[in-house]
Amino acid sequence: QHSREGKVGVLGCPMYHGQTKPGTKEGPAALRDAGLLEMLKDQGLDVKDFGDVNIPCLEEVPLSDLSVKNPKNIATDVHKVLDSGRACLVLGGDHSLAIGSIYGHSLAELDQVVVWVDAHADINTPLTSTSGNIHGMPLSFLVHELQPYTCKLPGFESIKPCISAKDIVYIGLRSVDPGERYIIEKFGIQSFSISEVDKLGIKEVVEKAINYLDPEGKRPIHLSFDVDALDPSLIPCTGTPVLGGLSFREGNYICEELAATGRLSCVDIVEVNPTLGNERDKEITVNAALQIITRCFGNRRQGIYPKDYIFPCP
Ligand code: 4U7
Ligand code: MN
Ligand code: MN
Ligand code: MN
Repeated sequence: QHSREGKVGVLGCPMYHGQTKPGTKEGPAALRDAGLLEMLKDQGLDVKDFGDVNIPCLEEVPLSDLSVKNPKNIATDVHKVLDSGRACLVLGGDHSLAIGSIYGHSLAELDQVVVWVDAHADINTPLTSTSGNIHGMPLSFLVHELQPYTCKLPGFESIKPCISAKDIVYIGLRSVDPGERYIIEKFGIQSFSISEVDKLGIKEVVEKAINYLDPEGKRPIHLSFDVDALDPSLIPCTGTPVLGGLSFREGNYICEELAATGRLSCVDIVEVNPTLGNERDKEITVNAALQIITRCFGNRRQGIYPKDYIFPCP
């Protein structure tokens, strides 16, 4: 397995069909316009922008085709970025994109584990969902054990379940539907809800999460980071905010520690919706998301210097 350390491929994924607010498609542009690529380069990374995944517009294709193309296109592009030897940063877009990004990750690497940082569990099946929104269901299409309990959606034929219930850890949950809680308990999915963060502290939660997923420290990590995991005061521009979220410091800590494993191969940053709220809200949201992203790729709050740093002498 090649080391992806220091090399990042950025993939925009302006996905918005997983929920009802079209503004999530502006997420990738808002992050790029605020200087994302420069920030990553400034921290000494080798950065390549792979552009945006082709997400067909509702106007251009019949609805029945949309579900077919989106997860497949995303998976293909994520696979391509990973095969180029880089870690993949996927900019959302709504969280339904994780169907494609996690499946794409599985095409490039065996044995990934998934850290799902979110206020929500996103594991409704089409049968347990009360909203019908696919951004609340992505994990249900990916987890092997759930397949006998769910139905195939037309157009998802190209997506195959590729992770086990034991290979997922949640951090930050605080809005979990009854069907989702049932699934978490039935299949024994490891969950550190916001109550466990309160009880144990973020240090112990992250340590336990990493040791649980991969005690030998060998497996590639997929971080699916929904910005609504953070407190809404930090992320005003997101579609389904829930009070009482992770602090900015807790969010930074999670990402610093995952990056420090050297095995973070794919990161989704999802549910930024810059069209919600005012200009100030947008600035707050984008700045918080940008800083979280830099932590995922090795920027530590203690300070860092690039490998080729030249220490000035008189
Ligand atoms: B997100 C919800 F019912 N569970 O299924 C649902 F509360 O990607 C919310 O985490 C899903 O933002 C939120 O619609 C999806 C609801
Ligand atoms: Mn390959
Ligand atoms: Mn969420
Ligand atoms: Mn989510």
